[in-house]
Amino acid sequence: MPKKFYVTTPIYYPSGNLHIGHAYTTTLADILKRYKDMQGYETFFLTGSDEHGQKIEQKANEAGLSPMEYLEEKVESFKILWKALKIDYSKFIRTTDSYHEETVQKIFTILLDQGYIYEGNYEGLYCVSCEEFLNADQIDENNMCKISNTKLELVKEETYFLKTSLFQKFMENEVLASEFLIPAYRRNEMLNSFVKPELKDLSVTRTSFSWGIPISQNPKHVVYVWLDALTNYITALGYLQSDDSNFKKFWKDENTEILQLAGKEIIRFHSIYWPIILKSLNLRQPTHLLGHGWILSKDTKMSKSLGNVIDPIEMINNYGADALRFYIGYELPTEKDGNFTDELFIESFNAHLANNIGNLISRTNQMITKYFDGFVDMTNIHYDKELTEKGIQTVSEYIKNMDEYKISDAIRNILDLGNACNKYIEEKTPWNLAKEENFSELKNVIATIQRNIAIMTYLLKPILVENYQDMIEQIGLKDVELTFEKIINWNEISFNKLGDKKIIFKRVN
Ligand code: ME8
Repeated sequence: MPKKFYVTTPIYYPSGNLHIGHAYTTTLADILKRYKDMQGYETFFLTGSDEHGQKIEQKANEAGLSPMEYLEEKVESFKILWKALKIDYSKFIRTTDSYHEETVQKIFTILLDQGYIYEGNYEGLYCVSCEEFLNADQIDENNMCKISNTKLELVKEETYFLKTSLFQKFMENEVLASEFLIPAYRRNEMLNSFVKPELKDLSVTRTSFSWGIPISQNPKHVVYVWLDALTNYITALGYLQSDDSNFKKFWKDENTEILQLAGKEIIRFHSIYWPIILKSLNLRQPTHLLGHGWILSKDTKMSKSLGNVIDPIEMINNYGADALRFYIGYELPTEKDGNFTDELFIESFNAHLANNIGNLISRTNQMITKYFDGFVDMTNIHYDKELTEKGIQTVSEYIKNMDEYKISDAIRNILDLGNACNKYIEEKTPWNLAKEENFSELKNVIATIQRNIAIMTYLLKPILVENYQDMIEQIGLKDVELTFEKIINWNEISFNKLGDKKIIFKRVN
């Protein structure tokens, strides 16, 4: 039985165009999914759109369209972006899909029947942009939402509540005491800010607007957008539906590694309310929730509501999908907030993709062509011991980092190997060996580099998906099926004559 991996991104609101922040989470998920594919896992990668709620209703009204008309165009633009960024998702869920709506109604009924939901009244300050009732420390001194910086609405309405207060101990002693939420420091944040002060029951229906899933028991209520949204992670797999084979395989099976990704502003929903909903439904918890930092633009969160966004399509058109995937994977580690500006992007591209990797491949290829007519015969080679060991060690460090979802560290391992190869070339000066006609040593040097480039290329496969085939052809590995075992077992790969040479990752000025 192959090992299984289920990875999800948040489902994004189509209340505006997606920006680099959304591309960030989705690319991280895509890189991890592709890595697990390379490791022989059976994978399922879910993304989608969160289409109900007051915010969407308002946006559609402003545009003079019905919500569905408004959504069609936006959702199409999501899919266009994911295609351009080479996102290999297995399924795209829309919360307006009928199977989802029907299952959410069933989930509501189960929770009501089991006594986890009760009827009452709610009064509180609501942030439409975050689709969330706020508590005092989420509100600034001007009575605005600290996250979206928008005005709040005083809401007073009939509502159904989920008895989250029943789960205080479950949160303290199980969920937030386990390895579930990463990075670890976020567990204390959740405990201290939301769980320990008092876990208040969560309002899970709204009556003051209608764009949502009506509950069959009382149709003037629509399901609160977060209960609707969070359950997408299981409805998409067929939970409570006639074909639930994916649900059995990718959720129910305790051996499936489930990784959920979310930005830090919604960790609260994913690490508190979502585990409680799952527990109430008697379902297993995800293996991990990776809560990542924000991409900032001039020190504030890049966001649709603030309008300070960078369009990923523009970046892809200018620099290619791989350049953006690389920047996201390497320069924006998940543990902290990061910056995104054109200058930083170009600087990083030139330093790592053009100068380190691109240049290493091109100078090595030139030497292989010039000194060996495009083909280095790898019999009787004395590989450089130190660089060979570094290559093999790079693979194991990379695997360790990727297994811990530390993509940036894993890429750093590859870049370090690239730097070591470039340094080795400077030290060995193959051009002098050629001048001295020391062809056996020249062959040892070039073969050592060529093998290490093969390692680097393979490790870059989940990241540089657009250029991977070209890189493989450039280094003479066309039609060679690579695996992790093969690349560390040096004698198992044989190279062909080099393919057509073209420059990959040309410097940007
Ligand atoms: O919250 N930096 O949707 P959303 C990093 N529909 N990541 C960012 C970001 C930034 N500046 N801006 C957005 C919602 N993101 C709900 C989710 S899930 C059941 C429902 C990413 O359109 C990040 O993943 O506001 C963040 O959590 C998500 O987009 C918010 O997207």
